[in-house]
Amino acid sequence: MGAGLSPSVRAAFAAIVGAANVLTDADARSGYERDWTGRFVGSTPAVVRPRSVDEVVDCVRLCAAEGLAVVPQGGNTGLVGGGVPLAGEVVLSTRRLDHLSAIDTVAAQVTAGAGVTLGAVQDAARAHGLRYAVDLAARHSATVGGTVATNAGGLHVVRYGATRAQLAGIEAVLGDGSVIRHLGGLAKDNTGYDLAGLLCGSEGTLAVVTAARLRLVPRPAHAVVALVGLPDPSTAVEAVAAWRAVLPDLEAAELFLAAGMNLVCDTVGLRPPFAARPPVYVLVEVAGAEDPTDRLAAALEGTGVEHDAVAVATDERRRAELWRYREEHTTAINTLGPPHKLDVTLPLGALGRFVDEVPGIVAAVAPAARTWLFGHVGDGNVHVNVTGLAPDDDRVDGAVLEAVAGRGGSISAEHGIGTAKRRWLALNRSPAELAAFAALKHALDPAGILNPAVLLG
Ligand code: 2HG
Ligand code: ZN
Repeated sequence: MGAGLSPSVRAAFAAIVGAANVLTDADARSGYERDWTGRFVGSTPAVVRPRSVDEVVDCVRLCAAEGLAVVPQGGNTGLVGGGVPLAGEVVLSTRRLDHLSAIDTVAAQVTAGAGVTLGAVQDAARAHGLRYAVDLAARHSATVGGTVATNAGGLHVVRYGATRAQLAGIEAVLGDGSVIRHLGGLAKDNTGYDLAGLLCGSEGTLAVVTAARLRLVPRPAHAVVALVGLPDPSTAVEAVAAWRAVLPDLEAAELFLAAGMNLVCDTVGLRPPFAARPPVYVLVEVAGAEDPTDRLAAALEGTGVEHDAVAVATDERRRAELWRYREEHTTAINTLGPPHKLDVTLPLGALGRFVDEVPGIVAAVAPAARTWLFGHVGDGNVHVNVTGLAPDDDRVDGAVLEAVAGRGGSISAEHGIGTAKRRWLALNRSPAELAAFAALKHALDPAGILNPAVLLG
């Protein structure tokens, strides 16, 4: 219990955050020590739970003085082993930094503490006819801090971009305990380095994000979702490109395959949407101030979609039902044991072929493993999930990531590098880029205490 933390350090943490917020009992720590897939399990001497930026500063300074490594953790919904203490780090939980400002309806912005969930931001924005453009299945657990630290993508990148595009300012504590606070939210602010943009996606290696100024977008009055069956992945990529060209308000374009549909239906107890069982499904959402249903129907017609393989939903309940076929993939796959999750982007022109080829790439290394493919087809982003592998057997990971890089893709589209993909970072980043990364790390975290096992390792 609390191994590695001396009584005096424990007392010093307690003096900062209160004894009740220094968790050292095994039961209290366990939820912070494993990721939710169960693939990444570590241990920590203590979880500390600061309530204010000043408390974060004092915790970081104490860790720097004591030479203690720190893993910042938000909602612990990450998928690359970047937010759990795999090397015995102290866990700094940001969940109690949960202050949400009043919505600034003139600027369409809000300032959110790192521990505010995406769902809470949405609820607050909804009351003012606004919406936060980053949305994802883990919305009620994932936090602003974690999603900023990882530059999370989610379901609407095709229209609004990822988290970095929503950031109008940031507050963060650097590795030496100094505070960067730039939360004014000016639409134009061209005064040098974009620190918010830099810290967004830095995965807790440069700073602990404590708050963010977020842009909000108008909540559309109308939305329509269509689930479409298609014959193969390349047809799906081409169809989405055609729809995008005529539907500037395309909000989401998601792809999954028959095997995933069947697994979701069996696991969650849903009825398949069509009598026919098409090999590929694409879910599209279009939303705007005017009802887009007719425009979406015309776009589908224009690409020759079969009428018996399309389901359209305009009311909220039915839209949510169609989304469940896609959003339940992660939960359904998790019932098969800890998956390996390879979140990759391909150039759109190479995506269809990659989806066809990747099961063979996996089978060549691990014939008994199963490959599950789904993702954000509008972004070229496919989530390659592989089940039936030991958690630490990363031969398949290597084979798939090398294939991705060889086709001009990225080994991380939206989940980050974490610890899981660290050894393959050089597939995407040149020696000069990695040297710049190391220089930034040294400058902002001179003692090297912030998430030292992540990204650069
Ligand atoms: C999603 O798109 C998430 O649902 C999770 O990014 C992906 O479970 C995954 O691999
Ligand atoms: Zn995703």
